[in-house]
Amino acid sequence: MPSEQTAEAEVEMTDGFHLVIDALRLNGIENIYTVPGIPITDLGRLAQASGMRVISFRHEQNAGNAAAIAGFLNKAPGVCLTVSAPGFLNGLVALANATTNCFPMILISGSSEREVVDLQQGDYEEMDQLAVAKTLCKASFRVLHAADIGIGIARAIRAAVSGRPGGVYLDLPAKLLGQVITAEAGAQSLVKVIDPAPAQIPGPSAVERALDVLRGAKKPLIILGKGAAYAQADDDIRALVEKSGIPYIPMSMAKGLLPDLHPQCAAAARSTVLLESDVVMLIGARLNWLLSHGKGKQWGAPGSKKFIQIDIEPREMDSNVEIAAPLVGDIGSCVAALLKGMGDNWQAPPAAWTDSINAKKESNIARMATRLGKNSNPMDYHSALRVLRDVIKERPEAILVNEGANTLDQARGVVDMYRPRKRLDVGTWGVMGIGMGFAVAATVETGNPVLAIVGDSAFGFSGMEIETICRYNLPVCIVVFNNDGIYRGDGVNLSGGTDPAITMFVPGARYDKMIEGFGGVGVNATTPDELKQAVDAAMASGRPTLINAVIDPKAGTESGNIGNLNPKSALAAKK
Ligand code: OXT
Ligand code: ADP
Ligand code: MG
Repeated sequence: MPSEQTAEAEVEMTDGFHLVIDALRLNGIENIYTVPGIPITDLGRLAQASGMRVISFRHEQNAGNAAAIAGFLNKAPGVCLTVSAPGFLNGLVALANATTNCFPMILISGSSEREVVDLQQGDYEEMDQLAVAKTLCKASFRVLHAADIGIGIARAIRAAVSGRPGGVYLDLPAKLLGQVITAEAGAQSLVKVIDPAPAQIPGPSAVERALDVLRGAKKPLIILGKGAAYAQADDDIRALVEKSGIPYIPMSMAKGLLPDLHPQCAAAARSTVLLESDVVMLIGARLNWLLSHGKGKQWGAPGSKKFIQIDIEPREMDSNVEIAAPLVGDIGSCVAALLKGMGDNWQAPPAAWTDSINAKKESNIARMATRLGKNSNPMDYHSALRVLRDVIKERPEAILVNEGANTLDQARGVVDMYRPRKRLDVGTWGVMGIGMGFAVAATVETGNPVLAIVGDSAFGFSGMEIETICRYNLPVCIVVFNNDGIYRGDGVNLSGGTDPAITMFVPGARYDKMIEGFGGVGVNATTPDELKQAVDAAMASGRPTLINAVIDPKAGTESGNIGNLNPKSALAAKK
């Protein structure tokens, strides 16, 4: 008979580290974006040892942004893993941004022990992280017992992806990770989340109401938002647009859901369709600042429009204006129900409406063609973007990451997208710093090459991650639109002193030199031809590349297309 000691030794044990990994993998999560350190270094190591892909960043904000965009691309939570207090706080901007943008993401942070934190006894990196996270994300949980790790991760996953997706915080105190339980109890404690984002079927009367409003329209318009891109109901959305014959505009990250050159795309007549439409159907787009809240001079006289809104979040309805036909449900189910209800004899909108849109489109496209045709020296935004537009046309599978002010607004208009979820940008908050985190995750999650078009200021927020891109040898080509500053490179110090203006950077800086220090390819491009050659070579080789595209410092405008949002100083004007 074996001694008691031998019998105990033979019982297989597991611990908190392994249970976290097992719980994630059981639920199909195979990638972690992290910055290692106390107390989660071994968690990252063991995750890598288990076969997970663990991408180690230089700053948690970028790891967090990577996790967030992984969530958008996969319709499943992306995971960011950080150390306690400062690492956690660094990741929090990305978590809040994910929540604002409705991207499913889980921020897992190691933390100090409850006993010490709650008595504020000054532990290493002490902070009540759960309390801090609570107001900035959709849900937050803490696990104290190893046997609860399975449940904790299941709750985090379900909270992130069900209903309106968003960010979830999961707090794992250091002691938890080292807790040991039997492997059998551990295995039994794991939870596979069944149907994490259940279909939400719209009510039949709501579908009929929406169709009635649509049938009554003389000048209908569809607005596709990033919720529609997220929903992965691409075929049905295209079928709905085409069967209805209704012109549509894509919000920025919905570009490519249908190809931008689709004949019904009215992006080049944006102001006209917003102003003149009589019925607007929003599909996964909120009437927030990006759509002037659905009212004001951009939208015409009050009461001149009826809105139909498809959204999974009931409280989104009437958030800014009355919604005549709220259609609450998941976009896939709502669009399928509309398609069914439309029958076979749907009347296309009156030709007078579509003809007037086409006329406006043609004149705007002709105006843009003139600007694109110029070979300005130094390059302006359009001459550089013409080249990048062609790069994406030739490689529609490439993912475009875009941030900046002018660099963002001009690229959005010039670079046509051809496939869904290929354009990733600053989103609802217009936040700088998403660039390199998004670029890393975009290629890690899809295997596709990335073209990142970033302003020189925007790049600075996450630029150190070019080391990460080189270390993992990722097929990312970064084009820094270098106009020597924020918005423009000719700012003036109003004091007349010698300090540079607050919007200025070192003139003639060479961002391309930075990547060379990490073994990547750096190119300085001063003409469209040089730019095209460098991007083509980068896309063909897949080698990490940074191109410093020299842009005329005088080419941009303050805040790009949203200069109207800057408050003006009445006193400054008087001086
Ligand atoms: O219909 P009309 O006639 O009106 O014409 C429209 C379209 O029909 C037409 N169009 C086309 N014509 C022809 N062909 C085609 N294909 C076509 N497509 C469209 O063009 C016009 C315009 O169309 P558009 O663009 O669709 O319409 P519009 O009116 O612009 O749309 C309105 C919006 C609001 C939907 C749109 O503008 C939008 O999506 N905007 C997003 C803006 C945004 O988010 N900006 C980023 C924030 S700016 C600022 O905050 C910055 N900061 C501060 C900061 C931030 N953000 N974050 C953090 C963490 N810290 C600080 C900073 C620091 S930007 C910034 C850095 C900037 O410097 P950089 O060096 O990085 O960049 P540069 O500016 O390049 O120097
Ligand atoms: P955009 O910035 O492109 O206009 P928003 O982020 O404002 O888009 O809006 C996205 C909307 O999509 C959110 O209100 C969100 O609740 C909704 N949404 C996200 N996923 C789904 C889904 N699967 N089904 C229905 N609505 C969704
Ligand atoms: Mg700039």
